[in-house]
Amino acid sequence: TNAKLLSDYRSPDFTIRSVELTVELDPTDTRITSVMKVQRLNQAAQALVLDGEALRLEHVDIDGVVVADDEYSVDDVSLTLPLDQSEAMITIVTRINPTENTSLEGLYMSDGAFCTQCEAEGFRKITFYLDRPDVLATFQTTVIGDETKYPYLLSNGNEVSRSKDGQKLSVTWQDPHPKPCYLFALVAGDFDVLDDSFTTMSGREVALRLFVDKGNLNRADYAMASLKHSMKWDEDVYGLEYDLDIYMIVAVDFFNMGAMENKGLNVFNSKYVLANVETATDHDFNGIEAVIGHEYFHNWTGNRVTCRDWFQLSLKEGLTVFRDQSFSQDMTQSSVNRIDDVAIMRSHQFAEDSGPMAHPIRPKSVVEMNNFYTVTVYNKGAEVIRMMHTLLGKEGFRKGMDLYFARHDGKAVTCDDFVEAMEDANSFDLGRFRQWYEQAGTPTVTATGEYDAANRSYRLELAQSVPPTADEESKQHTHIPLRIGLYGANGEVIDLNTEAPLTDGNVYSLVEPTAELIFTDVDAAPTPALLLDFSAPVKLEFDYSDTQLLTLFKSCDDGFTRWDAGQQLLTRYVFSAMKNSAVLLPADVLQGFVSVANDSAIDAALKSKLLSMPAVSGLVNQMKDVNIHSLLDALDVVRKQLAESLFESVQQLFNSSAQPNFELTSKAMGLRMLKSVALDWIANHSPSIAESLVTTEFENANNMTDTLAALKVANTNSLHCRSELMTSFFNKWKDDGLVMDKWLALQGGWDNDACQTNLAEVEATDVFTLHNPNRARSLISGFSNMNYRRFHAKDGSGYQWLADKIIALNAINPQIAARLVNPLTHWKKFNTDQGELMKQSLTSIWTIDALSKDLKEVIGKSLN
Ligand code: BAL
Ligand code: ZN
Repeated sequence: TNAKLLSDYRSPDFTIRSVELTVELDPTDTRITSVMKVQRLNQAAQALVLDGEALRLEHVDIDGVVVADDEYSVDDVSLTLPLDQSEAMITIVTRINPTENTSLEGLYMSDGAFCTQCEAEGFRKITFYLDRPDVLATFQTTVIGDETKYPYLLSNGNEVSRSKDGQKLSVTWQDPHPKPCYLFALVAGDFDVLDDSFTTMSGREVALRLFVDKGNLNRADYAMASLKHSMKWDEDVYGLEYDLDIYMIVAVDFFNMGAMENKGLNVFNSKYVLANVETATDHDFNGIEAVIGHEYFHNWTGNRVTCRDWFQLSLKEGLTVFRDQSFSQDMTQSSVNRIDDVAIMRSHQFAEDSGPMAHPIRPKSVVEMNNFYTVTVYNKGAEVIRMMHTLLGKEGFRKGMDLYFARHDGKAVTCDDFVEAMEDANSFDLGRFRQWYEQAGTPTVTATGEYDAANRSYRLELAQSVPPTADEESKQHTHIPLRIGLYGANGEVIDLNTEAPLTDGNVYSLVEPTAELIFTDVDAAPTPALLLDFSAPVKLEFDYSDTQLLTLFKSCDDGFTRWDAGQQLLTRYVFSAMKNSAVLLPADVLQGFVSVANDSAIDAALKSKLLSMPAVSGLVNQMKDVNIHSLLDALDVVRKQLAESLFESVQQLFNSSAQPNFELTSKAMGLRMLKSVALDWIANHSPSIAESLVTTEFENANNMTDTLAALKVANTNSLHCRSELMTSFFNKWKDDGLVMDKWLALQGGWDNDACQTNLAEVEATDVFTLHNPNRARSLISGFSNMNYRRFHAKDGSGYQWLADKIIALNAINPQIAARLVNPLTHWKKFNTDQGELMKQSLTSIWTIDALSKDLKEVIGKSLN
């Protein structure tokens, strides 16, 4: 194959010190003039090989001397120029067609506006360049366009001049910070603008400008507030200040990712900017805060210090996700953030780690870089950073960050450079810890405990192992921080007396394959918790009794551990119900859930998590040869029994969670979440009571969170009112794409015999289009990731529906196609009947003409 290998990395033969771009905008024929100051780094290099794709080359000269056709060579991916100087000014003129560009990579049109997406390798679709992150240049960009259509002409850095020639507006921007071209951005269009400012810790005033589609100013405030919170937080927590005079964010409707951290000019998927209480849910608001924070934090972790090569992507992404998670946690002060982070790991990352695309957080081999913006690189990457934070402590971690910036500001570096800064700043050995970067796979920690009453001591035996993964058979042991607690029968904390070295009071470093810990002065057999706050992204195996799990569930002082204990209890009985559908949940387990529901000391947000059923995806990850229908049936069995026991309590919770006035605080959000969870339980036990509650909720809601919660309950439980409410929602919001995404996701997720007919009807509406990634993702992923029964229909119709969408998307937007095909690629997880059908549908994609490189890599690995 044409895979690139990390081990093949070579520093570049030439670099580019500065570039002056002139972009003459035209929707179908944009002309780009690039003047680059090129400098030789390798004396032996004969030619300059520039990356370029789908470009029409109009002109090239070196130091003013035109290079004739027969002196250079161009192919599908590059331009090769003869060059023997040690320094040269090279001018290249290319033409491109942004309207034809449906891949949304490079320069393209989004609803009449020009915009760019250059990470990872999109700049080569704009002009010939050294498109690699270790080539850092200063950029000056002149944008020229028709002022009547594009009054705002934007690029990175500060505006330095503007002029007008008839209708032609010309604006020049200068970015003083050398950057790789993946951070280049250009936007041109007509927008409404929200202006604000931020005074930095050293007293500089920074202009903040948020550009949104005309008419959307009433949805911009939350994003702006989040930006200011982010700027302040990075100063407070890391001492990091913003470094330009202006920070711009543009919201666009057509965007493959969530957002992009281009220097000084972030481009955002409008989903992560536009929100008010009528159109956005609490979940949306939290997403906006997180993504605004994430992109802002990249200014230091990503932009000022960037990646040497794309294998190092987690250098900036893992670290920046960790930073945005810490930010969100600090903003909300709630333990449920951590539970949500863990749920993503267990549902999605563990699946990736045990599936065909398994890769280390620093991959070793890549065909299409866009396929590696993964939950492994991002979220497991963040867990790896978090473990260093756990091992070094808050202050130690900060010292490491300070040293990292002192050493590497303005440079393109590696993950090893980051780990080394952490080590050196703390004189802490992270040698074994580096395995986290080297190998894929979710480690398992197996633990057994034995209480010695005579000696009042408790012995813990620990063993770690990493299973083989699709990319690599043999594995090394690693360095696993276990945050340990011992609890008495009523959940009281037992002091840890042990000779074993603990840091931060209760963190044990498991650095060997096995270990033994002895705790003394323990009065009675304790309940251990070995992964408090999910201190490592591992699977923990400990043979808990129901009683022990109930102790942790009812009273552990760690929110994650409480939730985890409840999930383990339910999981246990779901698996039993798979073997015997007549299984009954024991009275003490049911009573445990009732007592949690009734416990007024538990805050609403946490309670809503504690009262949630385990996610199907997480259960699948704990199984082999999955019989999905039997699993879903078993979940229903357990859910029914729990719904019956909880019925009275959840009715009370539903009533007590109602709020007279709308507030956007985390407390109010928690209450809304609890109310919706309670409503779902009510509907499960008594659809007839739920009918009127849901309808009333829907009709009286004064915010989208409550509206959608009601609609979701109607949809999940196929209540009679469902159809009418869905229609009413459609009629109200059909012209609002972002709101319709919620409707599309529910339509995809509707578990009903009419599912396929319904999908066809939804696809035929004006709101659905495969050209808009948000629309496509909502319906397609709503179906294939949420609607287990229908996606896994026994006749294979669900699989083939997805395959047909992927085939259509392949020709439009390969990057999105390769993401959405994911559910099919896990066919080996499922039992033969279903697995073979999945494989057939996957094969139907594999055999089409002109299959993109993106899909070839993903499907190729799966069929292998
Ligand atoms: N760098 C790509 C989008 C993000 O992670 O912020
Ligand atoms: Zn990022």
